[in-house]
Amino acid sequence: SQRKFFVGGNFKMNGSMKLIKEIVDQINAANLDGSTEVIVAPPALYLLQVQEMLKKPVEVSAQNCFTEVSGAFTGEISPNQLKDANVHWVILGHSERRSLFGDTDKLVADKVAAALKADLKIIACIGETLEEREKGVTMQVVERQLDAIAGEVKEADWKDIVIAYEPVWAIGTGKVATVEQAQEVHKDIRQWLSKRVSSAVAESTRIIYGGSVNAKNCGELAGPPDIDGFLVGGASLKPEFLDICKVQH
Ligand code: G2H
Repeated sequence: SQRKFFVGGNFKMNGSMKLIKEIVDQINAANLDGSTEVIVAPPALYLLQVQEMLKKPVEVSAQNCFTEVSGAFTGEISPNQLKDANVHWVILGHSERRSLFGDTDKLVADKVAAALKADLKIIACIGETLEEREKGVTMQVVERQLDAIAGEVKEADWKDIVIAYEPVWAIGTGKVATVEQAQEVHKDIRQWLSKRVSSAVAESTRIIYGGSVNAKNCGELAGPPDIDGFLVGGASLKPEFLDICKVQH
């Protein structure tokens, strides 16, 4: 496929100066060849330290940002500040942001718009809960989340978006989606992109899977045609992250 395989490491609110240095040393020692695009997203506090330590071609990503350029928004970071600090990527709409911190579809869409305006690249996360899957509304939920985002993205800007499909029931639970479950939703997302945006954008946009990806299951999950990489949480804090970065696809 024309799509470069993509692996993101989302550290979430984990790590310390010491642990994060160890992880970055391991990533550097692995001499990744760039055949897969790799980014790591440490907590904001460590972004600049990690960025300085990391060898190319691995890049850092923020885990979130706000909608405004600057102002009285205590505790927030603006997309423009990320750009100013040479942080080129941001994860937006992660299910933990949606469920714990009030990131609605509208707020996620506004963040996407602001991040694009600041010239950032975005890992845009979507996914259904267990209840929604059991009710059979997975695609409705995913399409609703995507539609909000797509309303803020011009056709030419889709090159700066990676879609992360993360079924909420598979996140941090050890319950990984089956290859068939993941491929089915990824294929539907690509078809949706084709209808809603264009067939060129559907062809070129990376759709990555997240939810309990590890060194053992990544080989199989990398197989299907519409799975273009992974967003890795727990396993990104361990040496096995490098196995995931090097997986055959
Ligand atoms: C999903 C994923 C990374 P984990 O949230 O974003 O986390 O791999 O721990 O399920």
